[in-house]
Amino acid sequence: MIKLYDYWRSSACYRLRIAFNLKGVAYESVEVSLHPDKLEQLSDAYRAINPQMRVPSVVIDGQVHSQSMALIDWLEETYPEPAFLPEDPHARLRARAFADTVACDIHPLNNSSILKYLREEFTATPEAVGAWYTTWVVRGFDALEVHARASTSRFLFGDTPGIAEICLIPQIYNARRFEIDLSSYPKLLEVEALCAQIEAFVEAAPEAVKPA
Ligand SMILES: N[C@@H](CCC(=O)N[C@@H](CS)C(=O)NCC(=O)O)C(=O)O
Repeated sequence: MIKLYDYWRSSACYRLRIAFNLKGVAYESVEVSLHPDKLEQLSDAYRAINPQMRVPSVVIDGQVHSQSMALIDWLEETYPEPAFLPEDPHARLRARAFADTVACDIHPLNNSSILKYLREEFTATPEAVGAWYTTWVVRGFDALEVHARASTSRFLFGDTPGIAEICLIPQIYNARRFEIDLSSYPKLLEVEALCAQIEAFVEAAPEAVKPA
C-alpha cells in the first residue's frame, strides 16, 4: 500500500489526497505534524525520509518520493483514468498553467516556513504577515478568476475535475483560513461549490482527515 506522509492542514498534502481519491488509489496516511508546538517535519527521523523536511512524501514500492506536482504527474501516467488533463493540447497547457499559478506562484510564498522566517528574521507583525499572505493570494486569484471565466465547460477544463481543481481547492481553503475576502472571485467559488459535491474532494478535506 502507498504510504503518504501527510498533515491535515497542508495544502500540498490536500492536493495529493484529492488526486489519490479521484484516481481511486488507496493510500495509508502517516501524520507528520507541522503544528508549531510539534514541528515533526524538522525531526531527524523525518529528515532521513525527506531531506527537504516538507510534506508530502510518498512511499511507492518501498521508494520515497516528494513534491506534490511530480507525484500527481506520476499518478496521471500510472493511472490514466479518470484523466487529470484535457485532450486538446492548448487546453492541457492552460490547465497546467492554472495549476502552476497556485503551486509555483502562490503557495511557495505563503508556506508556513516562509511566514515563520518573516516573523523571526524580519520581525514582521501579524498584520504585516497577513498583508504579505493576502497580496500573493489576491495577485494569483485575480488572474485565475480571468482564466476561470473564460471556461465554457462544467469544470475548469472539461466535464470532470482535474489538475486545476486539485490545486485550486486547497488554495481556497487556505485563503479562507487567513480570512481573505473572496467576493471578487465568483467563478472560482462556483468551481469550489461543484467540487464540494464530489466525494473525492469531500473526503480529502482537512476537517475530514484531521486526527481526533
Ligand atoms: N513544492 C512542494 C511544497 C511542499 C510544502 O511546502 N509543504 C509544506 C506544507 S503545505 C511544508 O511542509 N511546510 C513545512 C515547512 O516548510 O517547514 C510540494 O508541492 O510538495
